[in-house]
Amino acid sequence: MAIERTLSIIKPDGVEKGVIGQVVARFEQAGLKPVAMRMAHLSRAEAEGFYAVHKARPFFSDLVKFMTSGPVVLMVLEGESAVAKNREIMGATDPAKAAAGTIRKDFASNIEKNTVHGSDSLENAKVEVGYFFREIELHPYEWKKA
Ligand code: IDP
Ligand code: MG
Repeated sequence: MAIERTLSIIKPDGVEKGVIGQVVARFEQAGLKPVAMRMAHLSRAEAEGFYAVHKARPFFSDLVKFMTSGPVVLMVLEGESAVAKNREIMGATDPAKAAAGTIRKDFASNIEKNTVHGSDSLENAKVEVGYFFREIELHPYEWKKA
């Protein structure tokens, strides 16, 4: 086990449903510490670049349209096994298949509008964090939780 960093995005549907706070609370409660956070309204080029690995998939243009439809929250989460832990808290891509108590089960509308993004490997996490954040925009700190 090791301390890792992973990229999390609260997608436009999550922002519009008013669950930013609830999503962040779940991460904090699970030991995933936000060390960078900002809102953005992605341009088409930014969304296409971020999802470049999915360029050949049939849902790519709809995905880009959705991800640029409204503001998102970009976050870097830090913690023990952060990449896998975040994926566990998020739940399966399709909310209908997501486990009880996961973010996608509780908040997502469908397989596209599924509330959150999370890096799927440590290697991709490094690329995705670097896509949106510079090193000086990451702010590590110690928790002194009550
Ligand atoms: P993930 O977000 O769980 O890692 P990926 O397969 O990487 O899932 O897909 C990226 C995003 O593309 C999904 O989160 C979802 O928004 C969208 N997506 C994935 N599969 C489909 C699909 O079959 N139809 C429509 N959108 C999809
Ligand atoms: Mg993915």
